[in-house]
Amino acid sequence: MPMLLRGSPLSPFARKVRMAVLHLGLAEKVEFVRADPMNPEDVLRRDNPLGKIPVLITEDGKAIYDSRVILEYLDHVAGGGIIIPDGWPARLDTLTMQAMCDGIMDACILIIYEARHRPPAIHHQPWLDYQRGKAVRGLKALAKAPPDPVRFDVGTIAAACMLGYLDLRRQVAWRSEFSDLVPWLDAFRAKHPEFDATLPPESP
Ligand SMILES: N[C@@H](CCC(=O)N[C@@H](CS)C(=O)NCC(=O)O)C(=O)O
Repeated sequence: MPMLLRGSPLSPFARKVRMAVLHLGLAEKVEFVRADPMNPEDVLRRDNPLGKIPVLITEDGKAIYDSRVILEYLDHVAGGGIIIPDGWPARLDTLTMQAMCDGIMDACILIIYEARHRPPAIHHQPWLDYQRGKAVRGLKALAKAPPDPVRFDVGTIAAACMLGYLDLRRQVAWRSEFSDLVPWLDAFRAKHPEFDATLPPESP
């Protein structure tokens, strides 16, 4: 039985996993299944009580989440030490980079959810600014000390997915506000075809 990846083509967290699946040579072993967090009938809520994507169903039927746990598991399945370095401090730096870029995505998703789930009359600008502040500070930190774009690890995967998500939803105009990151993404993209192979359908 193949592993099942429950996700959406637009989810930046599911994209992290889809990129890793390609890189680790696991495409034949992982089947992508669309899931809708908003649909109470979707089996997603059975597999992940949080109702979030992505979720991976392993070959023995275990449901695992979130994207960080899934990436660690897939790295292990593929032999280990491939997208998460074994040695310190590289491991620590890579995992921290992933945590920061995931956090930027979390903040940017909350900005989208404010517009999607709350009527305009009760949008709360200070809270939106608070979330945007996280994204802007994170982008600043990334621009100051970007990881090597030649590397393909959970840190660079998360950074690339985060920038791709901002291109899609435009919460922060990173290409003008943090233009030093443009050549970074170009270099990552040129080196790693997994990025273009997983572009969301609505990408500019
Ligand atoms: N920490 C989680 C975040 C996953 C996440 O926020 N996914 C979004 C879609 S991109 C989601 O499922 N949102 C629905 C919800 O928050 O209920 C991960 O790394 O997988």
